Amino acid sequence: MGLSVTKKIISSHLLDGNMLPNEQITIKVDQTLGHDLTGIMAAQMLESVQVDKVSTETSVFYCDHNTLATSSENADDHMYLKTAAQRFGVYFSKPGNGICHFLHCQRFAKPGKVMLGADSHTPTSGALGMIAIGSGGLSVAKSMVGEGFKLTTPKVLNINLTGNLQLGVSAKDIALEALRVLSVKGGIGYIIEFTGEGIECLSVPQRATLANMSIELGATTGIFPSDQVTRDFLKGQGREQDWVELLPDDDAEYEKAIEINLNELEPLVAKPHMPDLVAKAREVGEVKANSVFIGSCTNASYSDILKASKILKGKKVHKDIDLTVGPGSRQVLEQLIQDGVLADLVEAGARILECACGPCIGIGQVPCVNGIAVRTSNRNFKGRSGTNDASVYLVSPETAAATAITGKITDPRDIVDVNILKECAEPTSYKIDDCLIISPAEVKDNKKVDIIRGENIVPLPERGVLRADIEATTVIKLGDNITTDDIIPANTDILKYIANIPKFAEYTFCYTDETFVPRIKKLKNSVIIGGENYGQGSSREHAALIPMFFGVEAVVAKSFARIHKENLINYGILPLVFKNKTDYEKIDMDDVFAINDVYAQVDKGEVTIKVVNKNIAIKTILEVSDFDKRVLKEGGALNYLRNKLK
Ligand code: MIC
Ligand code: SF4
Repeated sequence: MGLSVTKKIISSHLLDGNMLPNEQITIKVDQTLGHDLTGIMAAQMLESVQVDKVSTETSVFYCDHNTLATSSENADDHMYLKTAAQRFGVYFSKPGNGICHFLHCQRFAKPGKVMLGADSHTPTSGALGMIAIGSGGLSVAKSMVGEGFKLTTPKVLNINLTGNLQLGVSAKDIALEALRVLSVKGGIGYIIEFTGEGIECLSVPQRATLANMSIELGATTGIFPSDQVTRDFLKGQGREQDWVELLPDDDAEYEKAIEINLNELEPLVAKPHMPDLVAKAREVGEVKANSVFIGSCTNASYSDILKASKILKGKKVHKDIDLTVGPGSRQVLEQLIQDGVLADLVEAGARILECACGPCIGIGQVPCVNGIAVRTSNRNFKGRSGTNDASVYLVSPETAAATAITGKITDPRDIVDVNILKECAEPTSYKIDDCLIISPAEVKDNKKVDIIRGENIVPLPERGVLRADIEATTVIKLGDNITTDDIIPANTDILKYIANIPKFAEYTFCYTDETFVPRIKKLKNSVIIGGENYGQGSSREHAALIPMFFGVEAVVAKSFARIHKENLINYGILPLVFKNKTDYEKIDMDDVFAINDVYAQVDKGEVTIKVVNKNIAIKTILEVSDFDKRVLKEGGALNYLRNKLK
């Protein structure tokens, strides 16, 4: 049987284990990325274990999330990240240069390589035929010092694209269709590999939209072959030498496959509050919006914004709509200026934002009370936009532009002749100017660099080794699909404390249960109870770090999202799964748990919890590798690495 692109790259990167179903393997990591939220954690870890220099081929820290400095904390974070990058041999991309994932595709991603990125949308670089996996900052820091990445041999889910995208229908609509068919859980345990004649009509930025949203499908990552389209893109970026051809064998084997016929696809919308609540734009009903945002790492390429501008040209933004546009990178912004696209947008009434994440994560443009926001980003979880009562609809740039004109969700085909979109291609050659990137080569003696730590950068909280016997109280009981945004939400007021855990921790579960923080503070040790897919969404490791800081010993859930489970292990918290899901019903808040002989139970991978006040026992499974068991026993990744490097 032939090999998929995924399996070809994995087999060329195997450090340990055999590429067999359910086998634990370790793969070499060539590149890493982190940013001004997650990179700080990685940098603190590098400092704490005192390494001289990273050992990856390319590691980059981007400033793209926390760019709205309304007080000094964000600037402190950026200064810390910059000096830490220079100290450890990491590229540093200054604020304004663009959104990490999009920029990484443009300037660093290479076919055939493996990247681990401290952000869930790291898969975006899969558009160029590389395996790019999102993880927490500590896992990324580990791979920056040559640890490799451990995972279970992934299964490969093939999405075969047939036909051709019709005008007015976009790569975003393919991603939403995949979500409609597979749901937010459909990709769990899989790497999604896109193939078929349909991919030939997709540019690298369009492929990036799809690879980006593979995480919304629950997948480990998404990947495209590296073909002539990839070569042309790299050539346009002045990096043709980085191209290698990488195609699946004709008889490549996939564990699961679906087909999407692009000829039949229509503009789609994901309704609040999950990306898989998908409906046709024409059938979503009358949804009057307050704001429209075109941007984010999903949909802010030159051609995305050009298409929106073509629809808006000569028209005006509806009186009730606030339209903002955030280009994905400075390279895109310059091209839009040069070609007069920006002028068309401004004339239509759009507000131009800087090249950063911005509204996608509630950093600016937080909707009004009970607001309705229509966005081209990838997540519409409750609270994600910076306020808990907003409703966010996810759409393509074309649908966003049409909506901005009419004031209500509109299929672009209903208000313009879509032939105007015919010429909206990516440029064949891009303007190359990396002046906002500081290369490690510019630093003469990295060991002499002083890391500048403003007041806002406080040392990471630490924990000791795993306890031999645990006694803990159930502090909260939650339902299914709890996101990391639910655990520790994101917006400007909150995120500025990303490097100051005691302050950041004050916002834990603030939208879900206002009493959580005062209650957990009164407890010495506690346990969190979750439903299915606990910790889905962003890689925000603070969703594990803060519980550790508050003394959470275990999270017991029906199932976990992959990155969050990794993060819990990295912070020494036991991720336990109910052996019998109905036991979930037997547990209430304030129940007192006892887990005895913890080390032996961890080794066995089965942990029995005594519910002391109810005199019952609940069986749970600890489904982790032997390596993870070791990390857990040592009290998390920081302790593990420190012990190892000693
Ligand atoms: C997100 O989209 O939620 C973020 C902000 O980019 C996160 C990173 C973080 O939470 O720090 C992600 O996707 O991993
Ligand atoms: Fe930034 Fe949003 Fe992309 Fe996360 S999903 S990296 S916040 S643009």
